[in-house]
Amino acid sequence: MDANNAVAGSPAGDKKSILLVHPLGYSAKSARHDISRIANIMPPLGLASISAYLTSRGLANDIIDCYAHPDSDELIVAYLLRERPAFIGFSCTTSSFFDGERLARLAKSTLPGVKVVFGGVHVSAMQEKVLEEYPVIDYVVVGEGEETLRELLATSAGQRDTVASVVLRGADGRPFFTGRRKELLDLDTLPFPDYAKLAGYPQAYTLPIFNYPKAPNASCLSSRGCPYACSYCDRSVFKRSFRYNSADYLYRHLSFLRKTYDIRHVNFYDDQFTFNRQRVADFCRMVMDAPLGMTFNCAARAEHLDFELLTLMKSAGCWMISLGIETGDEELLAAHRQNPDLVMMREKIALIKKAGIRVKGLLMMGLPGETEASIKKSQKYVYSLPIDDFNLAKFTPFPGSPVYRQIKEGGASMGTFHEDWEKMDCMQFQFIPKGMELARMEELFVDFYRAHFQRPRVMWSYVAMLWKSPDSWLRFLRHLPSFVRFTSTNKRIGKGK
Ligand code: B12
Repeated sequence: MDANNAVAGSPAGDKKSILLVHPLGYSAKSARHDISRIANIMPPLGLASISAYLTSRGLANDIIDCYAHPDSDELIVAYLLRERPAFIGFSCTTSSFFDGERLARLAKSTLPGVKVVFGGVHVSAMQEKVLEEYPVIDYVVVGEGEETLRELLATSAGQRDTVASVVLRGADGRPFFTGRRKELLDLDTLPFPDYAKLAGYPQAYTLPIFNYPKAPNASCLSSRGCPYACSYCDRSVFKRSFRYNSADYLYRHLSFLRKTYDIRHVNFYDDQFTFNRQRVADFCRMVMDAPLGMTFNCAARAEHLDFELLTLMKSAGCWMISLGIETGDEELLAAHRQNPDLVMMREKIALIKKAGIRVKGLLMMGLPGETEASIKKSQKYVYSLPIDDFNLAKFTPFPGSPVYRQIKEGGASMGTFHEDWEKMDCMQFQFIPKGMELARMEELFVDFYRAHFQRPRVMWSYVAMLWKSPDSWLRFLRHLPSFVRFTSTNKRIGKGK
């Protein structure tokens, strides 16, 4: 990667307040062959949103995305020496936290006065513990970042304990939390994420192979939060609130992406895209009235879909809907989420197909209570569904999820848990349910995928992708050696929605 091109959109001579960094999460050397990364590189939308917000409030900033551009250490060092920003900020999940902390140490050794702030899901869950254990970190921003970070940057050092939603050290050196802010942002008042600050956007970012019809494609967020309380989900950032962009804002956002970057397909990463039915219906009608020449995918809960809405979505360009099925064992499902109704799930999947939209199932293996029998039951259920694709994640208890505490408190009665944050990426079993063995779980995991791909219907559906998503096939062939390496080692498999 050309180092000069990895920091995009920064006007020269602007005094920078903060450099925002999205860590890679593991070694740059393995990133080049990591098929789960190659297959799916998404922009750090949280950072891009913060960046646009800060800029709109007069605070100059830049983003370095190490996930899209591994080997960015030197770039960060060069940036710090050149721009001498007052702050450096890191956005981390649990698995990328240590890499962020390593980069924070590198930043302080390069520019000793720089203040280090962490935000994102992992630190929002861990709060004070982060400052207790990692002296290099000066501040943690809990939850929504835009306004909290703006206030932190704009407030003098001695006054920062007046900023809500921050963890910082008091005069005695002990970390304390200033408490969550009461006011959350009206999402329609936010500027669009600053995509121009992401070097190489949109070409450097790619949706999962076989998950889109056309390129260039993009990912997008149009709501924040989820009102449900599933045991495995980490909701430390937006809690159980649900805020959303209006249909009008959403239409303008997509129109901007189309006009500025010629984006042809968008993947909405909202937890519950259709939770507010009216705004989705309004948005679809707007697209039908004035087409944008784009298609889109979204994730939804089966309860929030009906045939009339699906028909509208199809007419507006909906290509695929991801549904959280989680497991095909109803008893296990009942222990972990509300409305564990697999019959309703099947009916809704049939409706989506009837509307002419593809369906992707999101599943997990290894939840507390999982047994070999429940895995087989789940496999049988999934294979009986007319879904087009699925993603099977290895269940991981994240610190902000309800099940994390249950597992910690339940100890051996729940299973064994190796809390190695770096490995908590849903691609490695860190929790082994009681009565199961790791080696057997790995076998069952591989079998779940292998048996699926060996089915003629599934094989044919991938052949059909030659004309449904030719760009996917090109990417697949370009990275064939990495795919072959993956299937022989089963180290990492495709991510998320
Ligand atoms: C899109 C997405 C992805 C994308 C891109 C991730 C990215 N870095 O942007 C892809 C597919 C690559 C991905 C990968 C993974 N993801 Co993911 N992903 C999401 C998803 C659906 C949306 C993220 C998003 O854009 N949110 C919207 C923005 C606006 O919110 P945000 O990112 O939280 O940012 C706000 C605040 O957190 C805060 N903030 C964030 N960063 C910073 C930094 C600073 C300095 C400050 C001050 C504030 C701040 O301010 C932001 C704006 O308000 C979330 C679920 C969710 N709804 O958030 C899961 C989620 C973040 N992912 C999760 C997981 C587990 C993963 C993977 C480990 C698993 C996997 N196998 O795919 C990998 C890890 C990759 C990595 N190296 O980090 C978990 C994280 C749990 C955890 N504790 O780690 C989540 C929460 C899903 C869940 N509920 O389980 N993911």
